[in-house]
Amino acid sequence: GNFHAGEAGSVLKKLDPREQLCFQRLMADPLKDFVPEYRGDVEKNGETYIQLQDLLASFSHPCVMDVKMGVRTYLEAELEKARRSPTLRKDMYQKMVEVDSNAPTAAEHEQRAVTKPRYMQWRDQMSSSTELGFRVEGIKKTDGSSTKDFKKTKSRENIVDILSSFVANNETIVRKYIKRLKEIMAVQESSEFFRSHEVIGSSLLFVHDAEENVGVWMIDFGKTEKLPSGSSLDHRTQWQEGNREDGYLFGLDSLISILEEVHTG
Ligand code: 4IP
Ligand code: ADP
Ligand code: MN
Repeated sequence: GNFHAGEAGSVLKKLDPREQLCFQRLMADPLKDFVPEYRGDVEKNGETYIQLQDLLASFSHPCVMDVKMGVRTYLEAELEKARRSPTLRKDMYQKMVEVDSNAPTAAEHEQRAVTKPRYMQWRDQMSSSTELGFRVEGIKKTDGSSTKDFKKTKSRENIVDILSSFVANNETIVRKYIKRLKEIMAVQESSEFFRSHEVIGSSLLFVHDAEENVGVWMIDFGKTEKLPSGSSLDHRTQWQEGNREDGYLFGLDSLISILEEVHTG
């Protein structure tokens, strides 16, 4: 994969220039406290990696959840590219058929391939991304077992159940998560970085342990793009092609409100 063990307390992620640029900018932004610390680059076996703070380092046997934020998980640039010169993706057709053999159109079955935005749109609609502005991508429990079986998790009720199970109905942990998410949102709303970037495919990483240590961080800026200077996003306005809105804060609003149901339910 993209990750390697780094020095103690760090992880190495394969360098992507766009993500590297984001981490450089983030280190000078109020969001610094809500992303892993960027500790420069490292060469290893002819590959370059960025060195990031290991967010799990201060936990013992942590439970971890990756929640992908936003109403869409592909860039507008990918949509334009697919229109201009479509690349047919057999691997994505395959992944589609494995979940729902009726999902591809007759033409797509014929060519046994789909374009990337077509696959991504289907994934967003099949899951809670389009309607709720986020989706659960994966959960790792304290015993080390993990699940990524959330491709068809879409309804609010379903997500309440998943989140309840993730926090093992621990009220203290839920309350700490809600508090942390509200802090993140407040800082996002005042961040120059956040205002000036289309944040696509980025996740919130939830981490807690049996001692009720709790943290949430923003990760994965591989598809986070700076807008032309002078443009900005509010991350809540409905997306229409061309406005580049990503629905990140729309999703965070709904995630907090769903966690509040877990808390009282
Ligand atoms: C994956 O689909 C994820 O959306 C990846 O994003 C994405 O990589 C892959 O695109 C796509 O195939 P599934 O999760 O349904 O398997 P992430 O790794 O952030 O979860 P990008 O590069 O778009 O982030 P390809 O083109 O890399 O296959
Ligand atoms: P990719 O771009 O390959 O999707 P991500 O940045 O989304 O990679 O990270 C994938 C997974 O790796 C996350 O879900 C998380 O579990 C783990 N991870 C990422 N960054 C860190 C970090 N700084 N510390 C600890 N774990 C991390
Ligand atoms: Mn990614």
